[in-house]
Amino acid sequence: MEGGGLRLFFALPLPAELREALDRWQRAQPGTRGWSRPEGLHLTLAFLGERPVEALPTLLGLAAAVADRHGTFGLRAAGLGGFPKLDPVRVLWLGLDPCPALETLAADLRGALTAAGEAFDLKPFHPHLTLARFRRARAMTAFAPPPPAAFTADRLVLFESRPGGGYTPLGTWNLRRV
Ligand code: 2AM
Repeated sequence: MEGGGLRLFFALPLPAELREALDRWQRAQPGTRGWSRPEGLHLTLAFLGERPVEALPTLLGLAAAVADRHGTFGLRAAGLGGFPKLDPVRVLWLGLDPCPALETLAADLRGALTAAGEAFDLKPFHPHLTLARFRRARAMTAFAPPPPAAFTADRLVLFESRPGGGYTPLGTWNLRRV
């Protein structure tokens, strides 16, 4: 890809206290492989995949405009879920209680990407926090209930997913204080 490609996605980052609580919970569960790095836990709004660096100015501009149209809102974690099915589970995630403000933000962002001609994964928005990606599916009974978690979504972030693992924020935009 000319100028080098970047693997990109837009997400809401999690506050440090919640990442730490989930880290403690992860460490108390059986098995050491496959768990998400606690510092990288996030809620994906739109996954763009590989994009040329030349796309960045457009993406940074549209994200600033989207963030400016939305206020902060509260989110509450619901129970554990799984992809591609619940039990045995391969991708283990924490679901979220339904939140109209979250749906509206994701729809606005995806609409802005479409309007700008920027491609993204068109799978329907299914808000979740991925806690683990296991090589071999595991029984749900292995896991204790996760900690109760409520937090405020206050920032939109464009992340680069690095080839060696880990995520780098390339842009951060505060949602309006309400
Ligand atoms: P996941 O947590 O369900 O795997 C970075 O990969 C982020 O983008 C993850 O949160 C991941 O969701 C999400 N994502 C959405 N669609 C994706 C896709 N087609 N490929 C990789 N990641 C995707």
